[in-house]
Amino acid sequence: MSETVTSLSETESRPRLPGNHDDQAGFGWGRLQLLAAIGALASFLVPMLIQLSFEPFLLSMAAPFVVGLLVMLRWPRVGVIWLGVVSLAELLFSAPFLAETLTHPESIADFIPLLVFTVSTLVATIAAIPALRQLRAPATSLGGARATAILAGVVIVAGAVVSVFAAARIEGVPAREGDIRVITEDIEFRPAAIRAEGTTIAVHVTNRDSTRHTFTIDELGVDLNLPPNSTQRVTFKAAPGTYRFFCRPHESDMQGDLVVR
Ligand SMILES: [Cu+2]
Repeated sequence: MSETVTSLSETESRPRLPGNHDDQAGFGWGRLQLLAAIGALASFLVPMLIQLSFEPFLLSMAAPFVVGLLVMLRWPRVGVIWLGVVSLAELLFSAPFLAETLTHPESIADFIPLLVFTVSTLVATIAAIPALRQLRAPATSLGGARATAILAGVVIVAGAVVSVFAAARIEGVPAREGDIRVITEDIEFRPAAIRAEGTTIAVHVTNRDSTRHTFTIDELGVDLNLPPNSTQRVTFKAAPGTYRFFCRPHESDMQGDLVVR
């Protein structure tokens, strides 16, 4: 009898950090959520550190994860809920952009961070409820955390391999005489105003960015994919008039006018 009492009090005196509550495999949902939150944070910070360019928008996306990890140290329950809610909110908010980027693995610098972000926020969302249950009752055996971690790791590694092969297969298209030349650099079209004569128009675009762009004209059904550091070409027919062209992933920053005479 006395042994039972001793072991119960030992259980209760354990520090209530989520990472300390393990399932039968020795790896708990709290620890998984912690790892996933660090993964989401890294998906913002690592590319910014590599390029030494700190986008205020990306920093504002990263900040809630830092807050969540700090809260976790003092109030584990609040931290778990915070990270779950923030992960779900950012995942839903980013969904249109994710769909656009995750279908283009050839753009490594976009694809790999976005894949890590998607998998991490998904896992941090899913892990929230079992992590809370394990916090409330540390002895609760909730399997699946380890399997989820392995699955997430496999998806990220497989995605990275696909991305590297897709990038190696990017082929440039040379310009021809009479093409309208456009450059995309630093998330801008240069020039942003182009003119064309005649009904059949050929545009040659040189993408000097390490990010993917598109040359898109909705009214004309033009949607040219511009993988990083590549040259591409598109031909289309247009009646005289003014058409707006833009880049789908960066529509607010990358727009221009095509005037056809
Ligand atoms: Cu773009």
